[in-house]
Amino acid sequence: MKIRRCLVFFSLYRCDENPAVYDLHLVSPDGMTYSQPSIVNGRTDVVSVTPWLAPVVWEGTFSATLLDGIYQRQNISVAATVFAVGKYIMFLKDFLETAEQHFFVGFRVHIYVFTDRPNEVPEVKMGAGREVTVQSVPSSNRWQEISARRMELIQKLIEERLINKVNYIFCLDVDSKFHGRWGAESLGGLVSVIHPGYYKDDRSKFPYERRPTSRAFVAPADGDFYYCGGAFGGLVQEVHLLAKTCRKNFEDDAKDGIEAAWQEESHLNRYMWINKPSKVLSPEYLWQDFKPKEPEIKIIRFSGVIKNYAAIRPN
Ligand code: UD2
Repeated sequence: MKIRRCLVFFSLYRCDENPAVYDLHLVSPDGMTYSQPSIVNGRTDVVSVTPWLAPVVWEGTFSATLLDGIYQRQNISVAATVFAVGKYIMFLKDFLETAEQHFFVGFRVHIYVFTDRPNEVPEVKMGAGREVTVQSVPSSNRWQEISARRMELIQKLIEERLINKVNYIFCLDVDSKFHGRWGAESLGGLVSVIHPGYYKDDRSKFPYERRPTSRAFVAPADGDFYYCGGAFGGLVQEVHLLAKTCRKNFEDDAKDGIEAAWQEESHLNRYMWINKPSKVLSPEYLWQDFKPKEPEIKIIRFSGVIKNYAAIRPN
């Protein structure tokens, strides 16, 4: 009895000191009812665990009620970053309005909007416990730089405002809309989303950076999945390390006169090959509107809108 009390005290103490422990200690709220889980019946059309035993989240593999109960009890806070530089500001209204309907509903959410057009940020009514902060950033005449500089700005945001204050963060593309629940099932230490464009391809076909001179290099026989640059997240400490590493590698490459094939997405893929994500989100979590729905996609939760690159990018 004595030992047990001591363990409980230890875990609570650690939770207060280090939010990273929250992810490991899942307490079910009293009186929670949900369908009995089965270990012999479930999705058979998709793989729901990686070779390093991280869950791959698909509709039908989790109980939303149970997960909401567990994480609401922890009173977690979730930050999200979204960049709307130049003409991409046009996507922000739909992004924010649909986030209100589907993104961590019932949780404390703080969305950080980075833009060079703060006066054009739309007014969107936010629910209780949810807020938006607008941060000004310089514009650029190269879209590649806007996309890649996100890692630096995410690193700084975490260092200056989030570390030890917020539990989780997700970094999302603005030219997208939420269509279905994106909630506590997506929480994890390091979280990555499988890109909808390549998930049935052989790894040798993935658009990784293939030049060995780049710090984003992945050899043709290497790589697990091709992950999206447009959505990733996890505990703020983990995302801080990811952003800091990808930023440094991107900048060191630039000093050597090399830019990875898909900018920060290439560096993210290299990072995830070495540092395995502890939770992988299926392409339900970032689909593309121009792609017909595949049979294994039971729900599209978040999807990139169709856009005319020539009309909206600065170069
Ligand atoms: C892919 C990735 C994107 C990024 C890029 C490589 C997905 C769905 N998208 O999309 O995340 O890794 O390849 O660089 O995985 N932005 C602006 N203003 C601009 C240009 C970009 O604000 O003028 C921001 C905006 O938040 C946008 C993001 O950067 O959502 C990515 O740019 P993109 O959507 O043009 O990149 P794309 O479609 O090639």
